[in-house]
Amino acid sequence: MKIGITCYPSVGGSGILATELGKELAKRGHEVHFISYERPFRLPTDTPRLHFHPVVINDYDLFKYPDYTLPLSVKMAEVSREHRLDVLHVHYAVPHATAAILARGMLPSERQPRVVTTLHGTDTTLLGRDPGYGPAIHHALTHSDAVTTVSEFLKAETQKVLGFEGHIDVIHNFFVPGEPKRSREEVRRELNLRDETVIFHSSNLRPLKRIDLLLEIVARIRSREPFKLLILAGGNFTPFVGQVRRLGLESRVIVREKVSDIEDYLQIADLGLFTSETESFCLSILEAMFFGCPSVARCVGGIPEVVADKITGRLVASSEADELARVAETLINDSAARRAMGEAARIRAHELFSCEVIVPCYEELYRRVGAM
Ligand code: GMT
Repeated sequence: MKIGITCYPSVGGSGILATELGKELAKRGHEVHFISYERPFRLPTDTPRLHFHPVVINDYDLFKYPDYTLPLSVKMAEVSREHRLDVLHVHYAVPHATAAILARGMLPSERQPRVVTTLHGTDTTLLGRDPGYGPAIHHALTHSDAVTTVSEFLKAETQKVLGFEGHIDVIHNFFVPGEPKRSREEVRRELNLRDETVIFHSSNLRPLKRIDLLLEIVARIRSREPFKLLILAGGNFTPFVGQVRRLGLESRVIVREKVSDIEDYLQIADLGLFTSETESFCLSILEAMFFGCPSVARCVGGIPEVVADKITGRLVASSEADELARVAETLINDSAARRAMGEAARIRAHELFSCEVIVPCYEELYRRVGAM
């Protein structure tokens, strides 16, 4: 098939997922065309059947705010027409789904691709509640040929928040673990680690990730074993430096910003710690699972669909730092329990969230909408 994919190209779960999906589809013989304002950062340049079409945005003085939706829709229509796309698959509804619906309307009916919209999280839970966006999102979903969410939780939220009554397919996220570029020893040396257990956190550091709570928890952990917190930051860590100092965590916290070879660090992660207010899925937990790393996380959103409590990690209902610290502490002190959970996490990741399991669900969906 010929598939157009639009996503946010920068560091962020929805863009990462869309990029991996495009790569896997190309490997399976499909022709894939990415359409976005920048090349997605994990998209290779030299892969057969994988193409990138940049959207050029002119900054006109007459506009107070530059517009992206219209140039995106024009590019989507152009790529659809020239490459005879069967499907336009958009990741994150705003503004991608609206642009896809517009693009489809610009084409004669025999050239119109099917539109598949995948909701990832805040496109429903945050923007869906905003009266300035909600009706436009609802309109785009209603006019999509298929709508998917990355968890059952997000499906229920989409029905509740947007009042969307159409069919929704739940297709969970997947991850394809790459080979680390360096050995464990080299990475531990880079981080100046001796025998410390590595608590791992990776996120874009936005307020809902609750980095303040993460640091508070780490300050309260009283473990027998030495440990460090490694943060892979997809955003600027500077606003948290003051809190690190106040809590006396300067020697405890290691930060690496905008890391592309995440596998190097995932392979040394012993225990994930995730403090988000909400997550439709939490791809970072899944990435850690593939490397045998169990996680302690708040029991929110779609996280219980990813983490099996007491089997592949621990889910904590409370948002109290003391409570979360106590649970993390237990696992830092008990390396045998941690390793057993890590192994169970690795198996669960492969069984439920591998590309072999998930990518065929999208291919099946494309075939279904193609036959409509
Ligand atoms: O919705 C967002 O906040 C952005 C989005 C992203 O692009 O990072 O994150 C969402 O999509 C990820 C991939 O499906 C999920 O793993 C995240 O849980 C989800 N974020 C939230 O629900 C807050």
